[in-house]
Amino acid sequence: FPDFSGTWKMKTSENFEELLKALGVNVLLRKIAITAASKPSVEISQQGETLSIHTATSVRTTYVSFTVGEPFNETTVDGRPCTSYPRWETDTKITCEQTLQKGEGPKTAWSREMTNDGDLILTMSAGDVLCTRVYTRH
Ligand code: TDA
Repeated sequence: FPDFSGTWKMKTSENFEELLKALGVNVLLRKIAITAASKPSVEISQQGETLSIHTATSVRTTYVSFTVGEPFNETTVDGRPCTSYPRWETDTKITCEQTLQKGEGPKTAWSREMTNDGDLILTMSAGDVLCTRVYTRH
């Protein structure tokens, strides 16, 4: 497996605001979220197919731990509880589709992929809106 372990800093982010819009987040919360999400501190530890991901920002810190192939509970970017189904889309890419535990909303998913030069690409989608964030090791 690729090794996602490490401490990561964000290099680029595209379409994060569009993603929040697609999720129905209002403009005030979007502004707060964009500022917070511009400097995330991401720490991943991995053993085999089990990943633990700690993502810290000034307004929210999340921790998820999952094994590829096994469903787990987390929250969508806008904070709604969901069940997630992580799977290998390629040798180097985990794709995870999410199902809301209650209520309605656009279809959401994320992916995490290791590039050849050791960067980490995170995508998050809501409906047909795709946000892409590239991280490099600290
Ligand atoms: O891993 O780079 C990542 C994603 C970080 C997302 C940070 C989210 C910040 C807070 C969002 C608040 C949304 C308001 C409803």
